[in-house]
Amino acid sequence: MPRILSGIKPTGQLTLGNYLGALRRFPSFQEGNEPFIFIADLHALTLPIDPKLLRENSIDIACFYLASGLDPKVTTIFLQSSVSEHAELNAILQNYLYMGELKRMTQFKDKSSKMKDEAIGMGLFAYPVLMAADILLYNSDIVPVGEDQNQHVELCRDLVRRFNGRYGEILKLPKASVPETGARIMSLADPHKKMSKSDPKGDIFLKDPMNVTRKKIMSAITDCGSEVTYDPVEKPGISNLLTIYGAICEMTPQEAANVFKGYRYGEFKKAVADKVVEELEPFQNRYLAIKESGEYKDILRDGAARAKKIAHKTLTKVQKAVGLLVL
Ligand code: AQP
Repeated sequence: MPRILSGIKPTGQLTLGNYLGALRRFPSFQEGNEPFIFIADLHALTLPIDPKLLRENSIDIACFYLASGLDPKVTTIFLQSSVSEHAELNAILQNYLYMGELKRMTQFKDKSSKMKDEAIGMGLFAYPVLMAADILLYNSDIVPVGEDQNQHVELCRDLVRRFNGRYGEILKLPKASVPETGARIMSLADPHKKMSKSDPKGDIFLKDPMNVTRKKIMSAITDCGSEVTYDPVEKPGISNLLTIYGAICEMTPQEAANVFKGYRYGEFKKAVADKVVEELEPFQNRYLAIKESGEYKDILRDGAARAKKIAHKTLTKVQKAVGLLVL
């Protein structure tokens, strides 16, 4: 059965972007695949974060995973930091990706451009190495990502080719899978910027009360003109709302635009707000019930034990291949 691996970093409150780009797709992976879905808490340390928030965000993600419909009997759900093999494989793999390659990564350029060199941690620079370790430990076949992470999966593939070229067929070559609709949800305050949990302006948070979500959509930035058409260049705000609507209704943004022919902006926004609330309200209620029950704790412990067994085998294989003594 193909193995699927994905994760979310607990860097902030989860957004509608995380939901449409990741969470909403997760349960479908359970059919005919063996999914490994983790909380990327080590990745969350690559930028400064308050320890209390990191813990809270990690618990939230576990509960959101379960609320999305992931079944822990089918999907291995775990915390990255509970499986020490991630850090151990990272220590080996960092020797097989190069400075020039890492410097070219868009995520690194975006995040570090706002920082002074003295404040940029090595972890931020070497983020794709740890991500490669995450993917490769489980011999993953498919890595579902939003567009923004696609480049890192490509780099991971380069690493596999390089490593296997030197040591034989040790690592499995993974493939990224990017959704057609909803791949990139933009900020409601600035539709040229991705909706991001670490840059909360213009975000819809999955924990927002429904009246707040509704308000945020009604006051989303729109564009000149009055017609609802899909045109990301001329009408980025409207196009973003069409993308959101389309992702929920499983249609393309162009198909969504056809639904709203002849609508005024205000009526259109109300329809989008209704759809988002209809989608998020039951999801939020499931999340609250799961958090209250505390069941996520045992699920994370079991998941880590299951993940560790597989991860340890891969790590040992890699250690032997590169010449480390495994006694
Ligand atoms: N705006 C988005 N549209 C569609 N998908 C998105 N994802 C994130 N934002 C959007 C997808 O959510 C998953 C979790 O991503 P992550 O936490 O590992 O990192 P990220 O992609 O960098 O997400 P954020 O919210 O922007 O986090 P920060 O602000 O911490 O960098 C991924 O599948 C991602 O594609």
